[in-house]
Formats: sequence, C-alpha cells, structure tokens
Amino acid sequence: MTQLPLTGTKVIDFTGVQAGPACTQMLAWFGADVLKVERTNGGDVTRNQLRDIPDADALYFTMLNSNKRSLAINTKSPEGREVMEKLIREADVLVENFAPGAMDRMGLSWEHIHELNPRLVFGSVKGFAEDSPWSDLKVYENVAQCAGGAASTTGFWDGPPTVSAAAIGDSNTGMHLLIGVLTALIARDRTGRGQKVSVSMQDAVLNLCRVKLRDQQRLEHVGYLEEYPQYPDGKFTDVVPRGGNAGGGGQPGWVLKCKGWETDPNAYIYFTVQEQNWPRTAEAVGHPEWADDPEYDTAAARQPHIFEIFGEIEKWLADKTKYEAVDILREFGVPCAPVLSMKEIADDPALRADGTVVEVDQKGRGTYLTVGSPVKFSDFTPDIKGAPMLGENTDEVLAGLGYDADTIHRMRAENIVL
Ligand code: CAO
Repeated sequence: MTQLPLTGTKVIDFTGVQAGPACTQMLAWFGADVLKVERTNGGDVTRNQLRDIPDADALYFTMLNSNKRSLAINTKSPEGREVMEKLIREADVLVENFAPGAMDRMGLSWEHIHELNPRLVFGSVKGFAEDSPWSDLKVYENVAQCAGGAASTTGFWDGPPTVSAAAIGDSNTGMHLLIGVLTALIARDRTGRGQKVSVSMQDAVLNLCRVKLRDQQRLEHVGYLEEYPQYPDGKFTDVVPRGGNAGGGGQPGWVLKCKGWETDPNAYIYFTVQEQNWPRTAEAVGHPEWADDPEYDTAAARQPHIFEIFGEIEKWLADKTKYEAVDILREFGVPCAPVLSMKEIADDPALRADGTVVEVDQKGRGTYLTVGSPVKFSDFTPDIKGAPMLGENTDEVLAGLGYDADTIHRMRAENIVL
C-alpha cells in the first residue's frame, strides 16, 4: 500500500465533543499518528453521551475518534503535566478545544508550548475569537449557529430562528481548523517554525453564511431581495429574512411534494428553475407552452407567480415517486434531487461503494456505520478503523517516553493514569 501522506506526523489530540475531534480524526485518516489525551474519569464526555448499547462507548464518540490511540491521564497533576510536556517536545501538532482559559489554567499556555517545542503547530477551537466581547463563553453547536448568522436566516418567515441539523458549528469548525493546521505545517517545513492556528465557531459558521451577508448589503441598496418568497407581495424590513426553502443563488427553487407525501415525510424533491434551461424545464413538467408565454419566459416575469408555477409542477409530480421524478427531470437537465432520509443514505449502495458510508468494526460493539472521508484521493483511500478504548494505549505511550513498568503501575495506583 502507498504510504499515507501524513505518515510520521505526530498529533496530540487534546480535544473533546465534536469540533476538535472531527479535525484530528481526519488527520488520522490521512496517516498521522493521533494520540487522544483524555481525562481518567470517563475520558471524552461523548464516550457516555447518548449510549445505545450499555457499557459500549457511544456512537457519538466512535464516529469522531476512529484511527486514534488513547492516553488517559490527569494532566493537572504535576506528573501528568510532565508527561504532556514530554509529548509536546516530540509532537508536530497539538489540537485543543477546551473551554476558554482551560489550557492556561493547566499550565499549558501557547507561549509555554511554543517554548517547549518551537516547531509545533498548535490548533485551537473556541466559541468566539479571542478579542470578541463573548470570548469567555462556552459554546456548543447551536450557540454558534445562532451567533454566526445561520439561525436568523434559516427557517420560515412565520417561525422562529432555526438551527440546521448539519453540524456547521462543530464539524465545520473542525474542517476549518484542519485547513489551518495543514497550512501551518507546510509553512513550518519552509521556516522550521510552528505557529498558533485559531478558529472560532462563530467565524466558521459565518464563513458558510457568506451569501447572507451579500443579501444584507443588497437589501440595503435596493430594499428587496427578488429571489426570496417575500418578493413581491410580502414586506422586507432592514434585515435579511428567513426564506424557507428558497434557492440561495439566482436560480429559484423549492422543495416539492411527490407521490406519497401524505404518509412519507421525505417524499419530496428539490426542484431548481434554471434560467438558461427554462424551455426544457417547461417541456419536462408538461407545460411546453410556458417556453414562449410572456408571463413565463423570463425570470422576472415568473417570479411574481413562482409559487403558482411550483403548484403546477406539484400536480405533474403527484403520480410520480421522488425517484421517478428525478429520472425524468435529469433527461431535461433540471438541477434536482430526491430528499433522502438517513435510512436511505445508510442503505445507499453508491455511497457505500465509494467509501462515503463505511462499516467499521468496533471493539465492544460489533460493526457500525460511519461517514468516511468525503475527500477522495487518486493515490489512496483512507482505511477507517475502530476508535480506542479509554486509556487503551497508556502503557505503550508511557513506555515510549521512558517510564518503566513500576512507575506506570504507581501512576495508575495514584489515579494519575488509567
Ligand atoms: N486531565 C485533567 N483535567 C482535564 C483533562 C485531563 N486530561 N482534560 C480536560 N481537563 C479539564 C480542563 O482543564 C478543564 O478544567 P478547568 O475548568 O478547571 O480549567 C475541565 O477539564 C473541563 O474542560 P472542558 O473544556 O471540557 O469544559 P466544559 O465541559 O465545562 O465545557 C465545552 C465544554 C465544549 C462547552 C467547552 O470546552 C468549550 O466551550 N470549548 C470551546 C468550543 C468548543 O469546541 N465547543 C464544542 C464544540 S463540539 O459541540
């Protein structure tokens, strides 16, 4: 097998929950030796959260910590901290996402880490940036979605701000950090010097809400947003409204009902009206006459009665399943897809075949499904393995640092390690 790109890169994974672990898990998939450093009393909290099998680590943990090793150690004890410092001297990367100030309180500030190992790249996730007035807040997924502009612009106009099921606060921040860490590693290869890479969850969410900041400025210039359902009959205020399922770009779209929607909550497709494809779109849905009708033949003409058009398309969809509808529409170049449930995704042979959905063997659990690498490489395919038991690698890690068996035994008896 080809050597993986990050083989030989040593990563200290001082992370918990989702944002940090998502970043380090991907480093591990790409070949880094990722050592998860965890508390002795239970480890990462996700080991215990939302368990589906008594006594087996929760899926929340296994799905974010595959391909890693685990060292369980009390890093607040003097000996535990000494172990951390030894690890830091040998590592290429340290990633952490503790509550603000926790690293400093542990005696492991960036300045100290940088002094111990000037080559080390230090990756840090916090809810808010260091200079934010909210920098002292602890933050989880939905808090970040609200602070990053996603919640105020998601949902329907007559409902409250709404969070997305997609982990744009957590895993997305981890992916931003991954980009930063890899960039800093490339820089280090040139300069010999590591640096601190910080990503705030608020910033990472906002980065995905770029088009909503675009809309805020358009609104200020013209007073309306023509692709939103509020146009032209509804009212606009001075803030970007929630647009339901409207398309975010210049191409109107909506979630449309298909055969069976009365009983199947996911019997829908997403349908996009692509400006340059209008005549074929009209033909596809049984209304070829729309192609030359002045009420329909331009985007501006259609927009005032776009929901009437969607209503007509739903009539055409009424006797077609979402799969049948997409099979017809693809022939006419209509951008569309079925709304897929998690069950359909789990069973999808194509997602299995390309390694996006993978079955993993996990000690104490048997097999389970996880999401493999969404990034595909021509030279290798990440091999997704199980996650470590808490402290599974404590002995080998300490031995590697020169601790003898008696000392390890004593440290275990004193609850310094597990
Ligand atoms: N040995 C000894 N102590 C340890 C340890 C170890 N191996 N690992 C962690 N700790 C300590 C920390 O030093 C900290 O101690 P102090 O509070 O006394 O300084 C304590 O454990 C708790 O740390 P924590 O960060 O896990 O704190 P929390 O449970 O109160 O907060 C969270 C969790 C996620 C809200 C917070 O970490 C946070 O805001 N992180 C930044 C943003 C983030 O990543 N959010 C999570 C995204 S995923 O949903």
